[in-house]
Amino acid sequence: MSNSNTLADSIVTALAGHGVQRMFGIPGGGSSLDLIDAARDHGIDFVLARTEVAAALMAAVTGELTGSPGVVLAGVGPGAASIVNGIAYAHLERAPLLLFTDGPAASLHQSFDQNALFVPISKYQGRLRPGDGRAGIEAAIEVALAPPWGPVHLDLTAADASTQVAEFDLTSSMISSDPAAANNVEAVDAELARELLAGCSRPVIIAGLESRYGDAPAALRMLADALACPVLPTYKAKGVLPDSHPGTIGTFTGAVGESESIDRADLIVLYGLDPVELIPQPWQYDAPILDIFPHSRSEPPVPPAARVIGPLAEAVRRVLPATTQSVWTQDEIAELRKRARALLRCSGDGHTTQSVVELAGQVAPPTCRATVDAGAHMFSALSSWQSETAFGVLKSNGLSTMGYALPAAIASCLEEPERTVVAFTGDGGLMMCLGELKTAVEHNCRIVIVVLNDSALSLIDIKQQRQQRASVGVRYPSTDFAGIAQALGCPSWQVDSHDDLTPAMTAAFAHAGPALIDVTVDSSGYGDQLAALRG
Ligand SMILES: Cc1ncc(C[n+]2csc(CCOP(=O)(O)OP(=O)(O)O)c2C)c(N)n1
Repeated sequence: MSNSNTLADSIVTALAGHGVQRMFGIPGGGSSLDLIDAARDHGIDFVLARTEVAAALMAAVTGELTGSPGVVLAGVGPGAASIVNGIAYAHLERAPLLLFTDGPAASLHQSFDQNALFVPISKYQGRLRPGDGRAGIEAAIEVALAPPWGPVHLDLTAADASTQVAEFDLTSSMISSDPAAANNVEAVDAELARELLAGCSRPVIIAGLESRYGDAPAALRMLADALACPVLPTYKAKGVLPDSHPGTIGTFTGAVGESESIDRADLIVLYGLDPVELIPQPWQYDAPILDIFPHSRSEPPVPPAARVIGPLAEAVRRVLPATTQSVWTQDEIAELRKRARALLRCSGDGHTTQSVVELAGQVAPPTCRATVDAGAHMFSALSSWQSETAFGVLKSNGLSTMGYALPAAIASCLEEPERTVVAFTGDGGLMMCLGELKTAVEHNCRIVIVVLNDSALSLIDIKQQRQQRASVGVRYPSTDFAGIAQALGCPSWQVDSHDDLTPAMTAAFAHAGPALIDVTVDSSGYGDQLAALRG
């Protein structure tokens, strides 16, 4: 480790103190090179991505998985401009992230107000200077990790990065990585909450993204078992109560698909549900709401009857009544679960997304994590994949960006190299991050990439059809993804509609590195499925 004490060293020392193990990005010729050098001296890896967006997605997912800030570097001008979608992801999915951009530029060439670019999609924008030293970077980290987590943008010039700064204190003050652990339970509504829980007869729990951390999943199970009621996790929270748990009915999105069980409820318990997770439409339920949430900086979707703010597990312990009046029966819950699944069934000729994902679930190792892209395939993929733990599935929900599944899978593999990941993606989504196949090959990530190929932007195709417009701009000639993968050094299989998929799936999961299956799927059932879900 070098004894030099530049601003770049100071930054990297602070990052290491907060548990950062790798940074992502595409460097420009400025301060990113100083940060990469300093990082190497401090044992922090630099992962070169092929696009800035993918780099930011990888960093943000790393932040979500570890609770340490994700770190991404980008060059001045076009580098900063290109990264916007990944920063928007961190903003709308509550991922802690630090973005360092080269600059600001001293000349007009490549130059614009980079801080201003990130105003709507980050919690803080500024420029780090030598005078800020260690305190400046610690403050930025604190902002990213303050609830709700999110991105911070810092401009850094090469001249500033390489300037010597005052000696810093190496004993880092670790900030808690559990967003829920930051505050104590506010007792204001706890008594009322206990009364609501004790007095209701048909409670329903909706669990959101904040329920993924620490002991919140275990406390959810305790609450669900005590109330013996249906539980609906959001997409981000899928697995917080295992999908195999008899109380788990299906996914909550805020649309009509899940309304049957919630319509019957006389109390709706929101457990770590962040409004950013809901599709924007008016709240459609009359039952009173008990909102249990780790901090007071996000408002529930409608005014609650009672609100308990604080670490979720602690809040559950405070409000759990000694006895409840719940009248739900196991049979009734099982019937609701069956009907919710039937609604999501997607028929077709040959392979469908549902049949492909079900087969992957049978062949994959039990600890396999799934990542899912945005598109029509997403509904079947999420409903057909069983998740038994928090973060068992990674998905972009608040932003719902395409080009996500592969970068998210790479981030997962770098963090947990022994854990296989299956990345379910549409052809359109994979096109947006194709170069990252090479990143996966370079790092020998254990990812099975399953391309649900229908040669169309099907989700948009469906919407176009529902608006009775002509079919223009949503379909394209088929792409040989298997051929592209081979050229990038990734073993691959092309499976047509009526070919047997099992041999390819088995071989792909047996491969100790990235492998791609390009399977032609029948997308004709997507339209009815979407209508059933969203009305
Ligand atoms: C980066 C980005 N661009 C555009 C969209 C809007 N969008 C949502 S789904 C979709 C089509 C997805 O097509 P594909 O990946 O092939 O999946 P499919 O719908 O066919 O299953 C589009 C264009 C988006 N969510 N993200």
